[in-house]
Amino acid sequence: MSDKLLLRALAGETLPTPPVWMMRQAGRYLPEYRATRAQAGSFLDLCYTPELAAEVTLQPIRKYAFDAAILFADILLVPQALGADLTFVQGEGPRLSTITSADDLARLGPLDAIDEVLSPVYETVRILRRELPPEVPLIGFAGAPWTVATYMIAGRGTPDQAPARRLMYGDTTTFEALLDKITAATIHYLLKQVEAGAEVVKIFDSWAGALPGPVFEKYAIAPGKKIVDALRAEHPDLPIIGFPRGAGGNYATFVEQTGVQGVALDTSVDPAWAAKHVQPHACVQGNLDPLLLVQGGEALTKATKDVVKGFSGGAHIFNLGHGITPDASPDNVHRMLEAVRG
Ligand code: 1CP
Repeated sequence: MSDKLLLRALAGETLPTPPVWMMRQAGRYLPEYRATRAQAGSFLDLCYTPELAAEVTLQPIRKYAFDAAILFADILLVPQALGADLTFVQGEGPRLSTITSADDLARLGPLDAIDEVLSPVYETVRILRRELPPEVPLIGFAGAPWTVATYMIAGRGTPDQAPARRLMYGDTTTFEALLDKITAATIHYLLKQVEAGAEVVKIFDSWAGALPGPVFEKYAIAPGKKIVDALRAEHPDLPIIGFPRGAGGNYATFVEQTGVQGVALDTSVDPAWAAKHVQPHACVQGNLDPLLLVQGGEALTKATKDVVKGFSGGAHIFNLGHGITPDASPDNVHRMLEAVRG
């Protein structure tokens, strides 16, 4: 049996204390992250400098002894590798060249060129496998095709993903061809991460909840399943975590149809519902409100214990319902861990 608690939970085991990690655990709430980030220069320099990307991945493991590390990178590296211009504007988020027509799509580069951009990420994975404590597995990741497409189409983060939904309705052929291209690149990228040493992969569909109900299956589930099937064909035992954020009642369908071993639940999901309808089919991960790491106090302790209790009847990985925010207190993370681990 593995001594890695996260892998045991993903294999379906109900553990007395759930393994814990946090989305965005390497991030701006940590002073040591801010220091390494300043040393790197830009956010993208940090992503593409393997020694520094590995360092920020390791910082929260040293500080909190989390039960998993997540590769430091970003979901938008795949569009960049496909030829989109990408910059991160301080305080404003990402800016990319937009894709709104078949001509824009045709200007993207070929799939077999993406490793020229992404190879530093594989080097980060190799460094991490050498340097992580033996009991801490490494999670590799990528964005799901729909979520990545929302940024490639709009050229930036949007509150409602309207530009992507408009292309979906207005030029379905180009929209679907873009999803196919991202899907193929993502399969290649994740296989390379696994070959370099990632032991689990997570697929972030952060904007799944913006997909209209009638096309959820087509644009969230089908591409997700395609990725899962391709990874499984090469690595039958690889645990995969899906995160169709905002999927609501579709969480259960997502798990059944994609066949993921783990599913990350967002903050809106009621543990009582998920324990009944999702947890019997997959290990659930989540879902503390990240705002509690800003608020702290008794509310944090109580909510943390409620999440642990709510999922104590099956396989569970404790996590947040979304990423920890820059204004969270590092001490509150200790308080949360105490409430989980006792
Ligand atoms: O200045 C900084 O330091 C930038 C902040 C930051 C960080 C720490 C960004 C910009 N990305 C990251 C790292 C990151 N992104 C990780 C690393 C591992 C970890 O979790 O610690 C991961 C897994 C991601 C994934 C990611 N990037 C997602 C999916 C998860 C989610 O949060 O929903 C998304 C949507 C992105 C895009 C992105 N990257 C960064 C920003 C500010 C955004 C959001 C843009 C927007 O929609 O406005």
